[in-house]
Amino acid sequence: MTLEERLFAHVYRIRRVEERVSVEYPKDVIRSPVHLSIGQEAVAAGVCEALGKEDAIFGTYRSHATYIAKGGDLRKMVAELYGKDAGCCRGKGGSMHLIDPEVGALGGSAVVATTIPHAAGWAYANKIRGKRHVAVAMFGDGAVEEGVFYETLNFAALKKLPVIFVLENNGYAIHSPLLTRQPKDNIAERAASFGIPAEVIDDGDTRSIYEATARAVQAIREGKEGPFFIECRIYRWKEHVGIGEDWRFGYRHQAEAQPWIERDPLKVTAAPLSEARRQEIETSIEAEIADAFQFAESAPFPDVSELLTDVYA
Ligand SMILES: Cc1ncc(C[n+]2csc(CCOP(=O)(O)OP(=O)(O)O)c2C)c(N)n1
Ligand SMILES: [Mg+2]
Repeated sequence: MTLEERLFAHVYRIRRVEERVSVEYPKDVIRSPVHLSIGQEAVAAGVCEALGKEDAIFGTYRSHATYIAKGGDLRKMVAELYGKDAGCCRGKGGSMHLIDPEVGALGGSAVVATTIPHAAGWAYANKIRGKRHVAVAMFGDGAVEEGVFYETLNFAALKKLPVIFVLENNGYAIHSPLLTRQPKDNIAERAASFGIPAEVIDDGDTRSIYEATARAVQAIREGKEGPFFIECRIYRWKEHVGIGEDWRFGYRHQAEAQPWIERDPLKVTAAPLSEARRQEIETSIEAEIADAFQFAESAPFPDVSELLTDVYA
């Protein structure tokens, strides 16, 4: 596949998996809350396309997209959502704890900002071991209100860690707009104040996000060490958690979504492809998704005797 085809395939796969999640969710077969990335796919798609299998990405609770774009096993992901034994956490993690170490999808966490130090720690280990692998921390604009964000930036800059901090700035933490929580909308400037090269991609363009990440990855591979900071402005189309829309709550207005819907990452990444190639890719992804959901539906639940294994009590 060409780069254009791969970027489209990432976005299409994420969108269609989450649309299928939205169809199944009301049937109560999915055993955990779901935080969808519909409309925000460009970030995971662009970032993961620039990474190799040995590179690691740490996501949030909103990271179906990260797991999928990093090449996580789709059957294990859907089985995890269904609480099944074949799930990537044997059914005990659910939507917010997707992990596939074989492809460097090193996990999500429901606790806001925790994956920022996790990624830096992984980068520190790589540096000590002399490995030129890249660690990526994904986080939202709400996560930068946690002290650990600043502590980690400080440490990563001081130790020149091979980590890329990727901010998915969708302008909201649950129902609170950014400027009701922070005095200035200048997160990338704050990262730059630590001497970290920081750039902002403000139009949600998958290709631009890919290129910015690829430049940082190349610099790390060449031994011009990190960290790097990439802010991706993006918009969440659905409610914070769940499958519905939330315009009725009045904390944001549908008109605000319009420019983002016009530059829908699915439409933008499909544009350079021929109709025939686009259809081929779509057909093959549809088959993968149908297979994964069928696998999850028919897979067994963990045995009751396993209730307390692999969990802390
Ligand atoms: C440490 C911590 N504090 C609060 C919460 C509750 N909480 C869950 S999601 C969220 C908002 C986070 O917003 P943001 O980081 O912008 O991510 P987004 O949901 O927009 O992707 C909060 C405060 C939490 N999960 N963990
Ligand atoms: Mg946010």
